[in-house]
Amino acid sequence: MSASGRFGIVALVGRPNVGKSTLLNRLVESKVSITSRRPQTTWHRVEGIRTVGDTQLVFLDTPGLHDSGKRMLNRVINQTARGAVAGVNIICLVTDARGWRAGDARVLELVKTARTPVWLVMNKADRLQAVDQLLPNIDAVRGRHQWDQVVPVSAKTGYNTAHLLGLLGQSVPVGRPEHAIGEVTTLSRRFMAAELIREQLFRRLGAEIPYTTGVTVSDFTMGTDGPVTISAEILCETAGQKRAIIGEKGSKLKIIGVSARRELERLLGQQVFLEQRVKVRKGWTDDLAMVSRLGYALKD
Ligand SMILES: Nc1nc2c(ncn2[C@@H]2O[C@H](COP(=O)(O)OP(=O)(O)OP(=O)(O)O)[C@@H](O)[C@H]2O)c(=O)[nH]1
Ligand SMILES: [Mg+2]
Repeated sequence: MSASGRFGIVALVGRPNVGKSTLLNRLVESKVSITSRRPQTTWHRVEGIRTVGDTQLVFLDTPGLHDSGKRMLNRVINQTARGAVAGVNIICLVTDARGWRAGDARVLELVKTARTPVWLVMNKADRLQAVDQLLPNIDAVRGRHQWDQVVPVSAKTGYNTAHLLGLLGQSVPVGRPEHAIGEVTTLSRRFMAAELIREQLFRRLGAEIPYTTGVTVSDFTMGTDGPVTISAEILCETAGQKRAIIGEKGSKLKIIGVSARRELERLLGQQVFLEQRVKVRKGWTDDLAMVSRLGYALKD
């Protein structure tokens, strides 16, 4: 990275499931954003920070932009993604290296009007059947926009991500770091706790349930000697969903809790006591007050 000291904000945008959150975690070398095989895992604007030498980059992970804006929750999530590109130095449009899709074009339409350089980051390069597929695929997307850069990467294997980081570092304005060296996110630990539980809901529940399930942390107490105590409420829409989340004799909720607790202990470097309660709040995803209470802001 540059020797003169640089600072910049980089937004990662794209359609759902292209690997934006996995890429953010790779670029900041920490698990800051939750990921899953399912589309629309990210609901918030998630901030990750990486400092190399005297260059500091702030990455904004955004929810995958999608068309289904029926529920209040979905509308708010989409707005979060669109709002995130305001005031950034570089927009990285993340796509799947295997090919350009209509969903990518829709995201490009939304971001290209901003007077901000747009880079094309072709992720999942490891999924290409052969390396020599990469060049024709890059050629095929060059004409879609006057990209400032086209960079193929694999967030999963780390292929070319150091190169991307270096290019970004050279391209952001000269400036001083705004965050402490070593800080990887501005998100609160309470928020991270709720997110890590939501990640397990996405990873372990089938069908539509994760899309109408929210998590709030009602208590987060750092113990002086003992473990950190965290109480979380899992909100769902119906009694049937509640039964599915709890599982037979509580087996599902137990797996969710054990996995989330392990991740939390890794994050906090401390033992965690996690208490989870599942509540039915019919219509919460359409209730703006409730959606806001879970931390989703209509305006960013
Ligand atoms: N093979 C491969 N898989 C990847 C790569 N990057 C991400 N994935 C996988 O793709 C899936 C989606 O990753 P996410 O990082 O959650 O995708 P996202 O773009 O943040 O998705 P939303 O938050 O839903 O918009 C996960 O199963 C990841 O493990 C990659 O470079 N290679
Ligand atoms: Mg994501």
